Amino acid sequence: MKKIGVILGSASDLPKVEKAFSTLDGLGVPYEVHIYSAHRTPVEAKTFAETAADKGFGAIIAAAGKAAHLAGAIAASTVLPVVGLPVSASTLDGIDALLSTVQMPAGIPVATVAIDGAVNAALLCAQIIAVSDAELAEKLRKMRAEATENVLKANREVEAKYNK
Ligand code: RP5
Repeated sequence: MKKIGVILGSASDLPKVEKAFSTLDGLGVPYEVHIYSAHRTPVEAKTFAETAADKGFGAIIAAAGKAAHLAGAIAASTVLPVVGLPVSASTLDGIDALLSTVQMPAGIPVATVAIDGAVNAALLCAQIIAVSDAELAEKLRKMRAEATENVLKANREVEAKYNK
């Protein structure tokens, strides 16, 4: 199975990204985590992106806060799908990172998820891999069915309690 690369702009982003790891673990999707900053270690970030396809990665999550140019910088050096994860790391509560990540000019796409949307970043990468992995696609369908059942169960409990 292809791996997911999870690139963080800083170690300080870790707490906001950890749910991506548990989500990928739950699906049995392999991943690697690296800290490569677009502005502090631009050479390492570019080298990772340039070599990622040959190293067996199928999609990349790029998580960064503030003036978050990491996802765009990674996407510039690979044609692998890049999912931008804007991190709330500033007095602007992540709006800065959201706009920096989502507003890519035409030509270099970044699929941006919600501020601190680590779970969806992981799920989207898993869905990308699942296009050519039927077993993983089935796991994703099962996960959604469980989520549906959880909501229906909560609904039954609320209805029983309040609808006299
Ligand atoms: C961004 O700046 C990082 O992704 C992080 O969200 C933010 C702050 O980084 P530190 O100063 O905590 O390393 O590059």
